Amino acid sequence: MRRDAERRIAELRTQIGRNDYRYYVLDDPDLPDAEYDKLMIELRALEAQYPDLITPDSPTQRVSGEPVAAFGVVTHKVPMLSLENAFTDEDVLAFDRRIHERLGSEAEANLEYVAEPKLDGLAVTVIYRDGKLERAATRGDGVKGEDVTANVRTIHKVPHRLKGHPPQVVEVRGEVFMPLKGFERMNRLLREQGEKVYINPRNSASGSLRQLDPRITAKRPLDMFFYALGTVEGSGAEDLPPTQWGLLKAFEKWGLPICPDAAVIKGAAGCLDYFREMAHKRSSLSYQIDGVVYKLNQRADQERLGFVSRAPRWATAHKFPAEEATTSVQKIEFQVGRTGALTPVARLEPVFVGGVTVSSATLHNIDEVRRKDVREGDTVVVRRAGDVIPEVVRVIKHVSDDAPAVELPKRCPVCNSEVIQAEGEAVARCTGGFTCRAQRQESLRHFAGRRAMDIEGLGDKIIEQLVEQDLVKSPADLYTLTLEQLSELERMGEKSAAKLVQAIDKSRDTTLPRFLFALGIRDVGEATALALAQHFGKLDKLLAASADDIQQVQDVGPVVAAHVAAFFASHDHRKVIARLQEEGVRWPDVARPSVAGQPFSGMTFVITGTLDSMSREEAQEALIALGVKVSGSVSRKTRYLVAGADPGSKLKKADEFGVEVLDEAKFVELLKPFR
Ligand code: 5U1
Repeated sequence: MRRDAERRIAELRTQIGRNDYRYYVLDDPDLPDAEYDKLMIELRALEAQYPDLITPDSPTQRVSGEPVAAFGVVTHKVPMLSLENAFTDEDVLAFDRRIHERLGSEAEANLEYVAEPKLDGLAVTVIYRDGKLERAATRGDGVKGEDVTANVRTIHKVPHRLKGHPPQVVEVRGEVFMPLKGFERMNRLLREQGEKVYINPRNSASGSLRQLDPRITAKRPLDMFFYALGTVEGSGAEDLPPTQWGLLKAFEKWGLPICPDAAVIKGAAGCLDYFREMAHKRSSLSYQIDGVVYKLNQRADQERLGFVSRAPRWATAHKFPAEEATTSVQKIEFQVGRTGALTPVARLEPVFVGGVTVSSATLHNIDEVRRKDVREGDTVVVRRAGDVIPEVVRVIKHVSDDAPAVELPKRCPVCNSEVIQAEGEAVARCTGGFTCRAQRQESLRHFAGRRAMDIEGLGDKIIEQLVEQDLVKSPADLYTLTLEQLSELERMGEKSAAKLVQAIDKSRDTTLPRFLFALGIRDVGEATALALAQHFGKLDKLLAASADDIQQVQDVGPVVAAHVAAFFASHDHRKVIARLQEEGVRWPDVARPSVAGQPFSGMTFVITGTLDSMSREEAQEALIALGVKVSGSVSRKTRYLVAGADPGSKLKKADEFGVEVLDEAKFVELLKPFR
């Protein structure tokens, strides 16, 4: 009996698996739905009878995972690379030229590349052992990702078992994404259910895959294309094809979906032709893309080229330019920011641009409004690039010639205080300071931010209520909030209130650069906060400094020095700082760069790109403790440039100035004796 069941179960799984592949991957089913359902019912019944015969790769198990409290961490044996970007034709020509230079004279004149659309999703890696799906993980920071095996199992196109003869252990990588139709359908459903909708297909793919409950992921229309190889072990590892294109074809044979728009092309000219073709095709594709990727086809050449930091030299992402769309301006309003700056914002007739529906766009400042002559009712072009705030680019048509021009309000639209525009400045400001609700709200938001005091869970909605109800008038009030007060806020359960109290408490232990940044002094970003902290070492010294003293700080000019001095001269600000300290906010003194006896003291380091083993802030803090000056820009005075992934233009600068570059491994090595 059991033997029969075992045999039948195997048969059913093969039949269902074959049909899933035809249905989901080839889009060409050859079994009527009713027949397919019958097979599933029979398989479920047999598995219910013999539960010990259930295996994770059974088609019944696509949606069987239990919710988890948190994702496990997976360390990628082969790091998941990122890609350098090319924005112009010239960048692509330079990419091709660099490859030619490195490969030398024996390289073909027109190198072969594999070109593919660059999907707007999230990178995921899947390991198959003996042909069975064993583990799936997100890219994370490239070295460590999240274990999303149960969720990836729910994606129909991802086979639980590979076909053909894959290597014994094979890791395949690609992009999980949400096709546009599925995205719209899902958002419609979420809206009907009164749930929050996702802003674009990329966020929804990421949000859907990173659900702790795989049953939710199973309901989301996710899809995946595979495009790269990770680790390969055991038998079959040596039989892999010698080209990228061959790999894609092998993936197909194993039953893995690949992008149907991938192609082999020749030379830089071929790349540029492909780019234009995809740009043309973009709006008719069933999925969202933000550019195309070119990869050298010969894998042996890829290996010879290797990678810089964590991006391969043999591949690049050619990005599409920012997207533009036409819409009309319904209203022009002024928003008040943290420092009182009034930003004109155009409320728009909603329009789909750059993958999201945009209903407002910035007009930057009143001078820009005048220059572009934007008026309510006008037809305008809006632009959105990447994740940046959409902006109004230009007016196409005025609503009418005598529509009134936009005037700068004389009084703050939030607190009614006077608005002033200093001579020569483009920005007009509300003079209400902390009495202005908008400024208070924005200051608190900045204060609690991840790079400032890092108070987890203190989001916009909570801040809004705290300010609205006058529970928090200054950042110092955050530290006296009680569990009861927080529990009474809207959308706040007792558990989250307790968590928030804990997070506020935790933020008491901070660093001087973070604290200075958190204060939200005009023009004091992270780099300046760091420079101030390093120069003065102690807050008291900074409080006692004149504008002239402050101007001695590296990279601080007279305007910033005046803002800093004016900030600390304010009696109100001093009171808030004193209260924050009374409430237990504290930090260690910063070692002055001139401290003797430290091997790096007085040296200037610059950090660029993303580090895997620590955040940029942690790296900075470790260096500061050693008396190192950490600067934001590379100059002749820079001793080392620490370059993580995606290092950007600083690497070039370092090259120009002959500054020594430390990759992450070398940097960690350098710090080792002191950690
Ligand atoms: N289509 C595609 N996207 N993408 C992203 N191919 C591709 N390859 C990548 C990445 C990060 O990396 C490989 C070069 C390994």
